[in-house]
Amino acid sequence: MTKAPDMTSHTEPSTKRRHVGSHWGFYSHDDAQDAVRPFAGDPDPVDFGTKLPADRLAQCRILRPTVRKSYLEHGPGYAGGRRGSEAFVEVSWDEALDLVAGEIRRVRDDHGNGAIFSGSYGWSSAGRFHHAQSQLKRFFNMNGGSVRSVQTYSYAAGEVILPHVIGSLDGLVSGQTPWSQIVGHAELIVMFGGTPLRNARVNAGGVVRHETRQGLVACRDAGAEFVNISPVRDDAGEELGSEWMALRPGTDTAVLLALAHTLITAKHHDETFLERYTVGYETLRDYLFGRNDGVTKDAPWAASISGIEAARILELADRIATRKTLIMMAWALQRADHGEQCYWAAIAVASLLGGIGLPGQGFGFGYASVAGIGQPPSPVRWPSLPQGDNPISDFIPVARIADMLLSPGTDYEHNGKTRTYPDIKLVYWAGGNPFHHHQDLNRLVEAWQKPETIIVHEHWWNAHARHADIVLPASTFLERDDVVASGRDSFFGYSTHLAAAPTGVLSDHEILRLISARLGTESAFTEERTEAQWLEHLYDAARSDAASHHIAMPAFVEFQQSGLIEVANRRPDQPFMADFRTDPDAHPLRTPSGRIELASACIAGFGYTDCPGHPAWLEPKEWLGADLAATHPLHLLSCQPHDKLHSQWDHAAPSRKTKSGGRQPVRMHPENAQARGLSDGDLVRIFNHRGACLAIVSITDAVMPGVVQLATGAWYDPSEPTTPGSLELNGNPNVLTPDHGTSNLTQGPSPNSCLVEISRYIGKAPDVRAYRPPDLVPDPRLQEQTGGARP
Ligand SMILES: Nc1nc2c(c(=O)[nH]1)N[C@H]1C(S)=C(S)[C@@H](COP(=O)(O)OP(=O)(O)OC[C@H]3O[C@@H](n4cnc5c(=O)[nH]c(N)nc54)[C@H](O)[C@@H]3O)O[C@H]1N2
Ligand SMILES: Nc1nc2c(c(=O)[nH]1)N[C@H]1C(S)=C(S)[C@@H](COP(=O)(O)OP(=O)(O)OC[C@H]3O[C@@H](n4cnc5c(=O)[nH]c(N)nc54)[C@H](O)[C@@H]3O)O[C@H]1N2
Ligand SMILES: [Mo]
Repeated sequence: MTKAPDMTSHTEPSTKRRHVGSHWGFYSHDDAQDAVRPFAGDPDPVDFGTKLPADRLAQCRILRPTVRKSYLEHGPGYAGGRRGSEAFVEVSWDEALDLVAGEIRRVRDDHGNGAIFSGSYGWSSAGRFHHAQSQLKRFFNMNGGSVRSVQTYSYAAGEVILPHVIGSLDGLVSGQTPWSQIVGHAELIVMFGGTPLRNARVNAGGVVRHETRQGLVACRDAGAEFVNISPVRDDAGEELGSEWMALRPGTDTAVLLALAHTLITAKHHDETFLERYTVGYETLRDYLFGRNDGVTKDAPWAASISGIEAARILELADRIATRKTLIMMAWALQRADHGEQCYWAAIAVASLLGGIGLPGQGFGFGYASVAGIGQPPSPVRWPSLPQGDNPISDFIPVARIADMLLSPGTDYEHNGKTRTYPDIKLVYWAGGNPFHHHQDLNRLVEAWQKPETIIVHEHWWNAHARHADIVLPASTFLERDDVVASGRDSFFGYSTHLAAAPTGVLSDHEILRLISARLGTESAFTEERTEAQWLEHLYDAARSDAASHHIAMPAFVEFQQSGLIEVANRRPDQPFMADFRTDPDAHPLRTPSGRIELASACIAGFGYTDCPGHPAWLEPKEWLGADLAATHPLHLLSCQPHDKLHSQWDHAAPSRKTKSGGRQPVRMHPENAQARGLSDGDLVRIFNHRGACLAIVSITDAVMPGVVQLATGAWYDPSEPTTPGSLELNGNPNVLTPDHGTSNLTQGPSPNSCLVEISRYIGKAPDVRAYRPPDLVPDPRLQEQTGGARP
């Protein structure tokens, strides 16, 4: 096939080169030099990907199927605290797979498929075929179905409220105004939560060109000014020269409401826009002017809540009214109590300004939350493993996992419906780590004892594996071939294995195939394809989708050889909501009114006191203005880690490098450190009524007084696994964060509403043990077969 004009091949001249696609970039491997280096065409490559192969066979690698000791001895049942604190016995694959298949059959027969939970939330690895969660869901769909989860930990509150307000997830997940329509147009960019570039390093499914820095710098060079509204100064890159407005975490809604109030008072609001494109303005205005509650949401009111002086709020209101302004807001803001409100309030302010749908104006969420926001999206539907249909319709909002396990049969509210938690007997997880992602881990440990059986596929002996009954060792992305692609750029990559998986370690697909064979569903699961044939099949599906848009992609073999292809995007760039702006009758929003809903009759009709029918300031349970702040005066923000993706490869060199004395740094303001007699490098205990962890003080005035920052990602390592709430040794912030829904509407996670206190840790702290395997009882039969050697 001749190279089509709309397709570029990115082969680099070399001897023999293999490529690796990952969530944090595309890398090439030089066999001659045995080194991995970033793709040459990436303007802002992420080097932590180059350091991972060295730690592929670390001591914490899981090399054999294992079963928790008393589970092997006594069979399934309530674990009564033993999950997470027991030794494991190594067993043969046959034994492990028979056990798994038998258990799935037992639970199905005794309780039905509605007693199986396979939500299995998590990022797993980037490849489209080996995506563990997709494999698992396909497997269960072929075997009678299972209970799932909906929404994400990333933006659950946004995901549920935005369809009510603007009719879709555009502007949150994709469809944001592209950089080409911002640069040279926006005069002022107001960034709530900044645009921390560490987060724009990764993207689910992969990223080839990291362009966020370029986009921001180009705006600056074209004359845009930046305001960073955040508790953390370096949420904005120094190169942007932005003004920092430090505010108390969780108070953005108050500031936005005051901006709205000020715009209306100064008659700076765009009445024509409001009239033509929105509904509910009067309801919002009445609220802003305190017609029902007697509280005027003006600048002094917001100042007393947020800590930003009233004069600065007034001045900002004037600036946004007189300059072409784009409002950016990080995803982090809605991972907090009432996280819906700041999103709704941001849309309200953008509506009052009237620039929505025009270049360089309006609003957009998550510009630096992942890579690829603001880049032209893939013109071709990216390939994914077909999952089939789930015969079980039951689901939970993803972050309600502990509630579900602790309170089966209990009713809860979700988006206007009363739902009931199912009674789950069997939990199956592959490619996610709830002991990373969930809040209030001490509560999760308790909830995790309830199911009769927990099965996990993992690479490492992290807390997730340690809390399972049956642990099956899965190969890493460095040990498999895969097709890598994401909806946020226009590349397709062929990822080649760098090494074979250690003997005894299988791919998630292979594990599930072998279980299917035992359940009599193998050919439904595999469709009689080998893994290699699946890759070609998935690629060909994308290729024919491309063909239907008159875009030519090369044949699979050619793609495999070149390693990376780029499909040109022929769609013209346009601002978010441009069509709606041009003609709202021809392009109505998918809201009940077809317009932007500044007040929603639908939400009001649900009658939720924690989410009224218009954007509103509702006090978070924990914030610096709460009563609890008298004893726990520090607000903990648990941001994403710059040196890794979530908990992935926490044991590897890039993550180890960030730690100090093997522990996580907690950033705090000099004032707060001094008041506690703390110096840089001191070992401290961070604590509240939910738990406590250790960390190392890192003093900086980049965080405002009263705020401390501890990145997520350190593997949960309780000092006394059998004692609930014991000191966590490794600096995992989720022993401190609260586990309740953002609101009855969305039931999202709210880790960012969290108060703590910090004090010096006196004495010698126990060593971190997270990266050592648990006690493993070798199976003598296996020792004979393999000589017991680690590969
Ligand atoms: N406090 C606090 N908590 C948070 C957040 C926060 O901001 N603050 N952020 C939340 C957000 S936005 C998210 S998305 C979640 C992320 O939570 P997760 O996505 O669950 O976190 P990961 O560490 O990526 O988990 C992936 C797990 O799968 C394993 N894995 C990787 N590849 C494969 C594979 O191919 N096969 C198998 N079997 N396993 C594999 C990894 O070893 C790892 O243990 O965390 C959430 N938790
Ligand atoms: N390197 C790296 N990048 C990642 C990830 C990773 O693990 N590692 N995870 C990825 C995932 S799954 C996701 S969902 C995204 C998440 O992307 P985000 O949600 O945008 O990321 P965070 O780091 O949690 O928060 C961004 C900033 O918001 C600020 N912030 C927190 N609370 C408030 C508040 O109340 N008000 C204001 N104004 N600012 C606040 C914090 O200072 C923080 O630095 O990141 C992705 N990118
Ligand atoms: Mo996320």
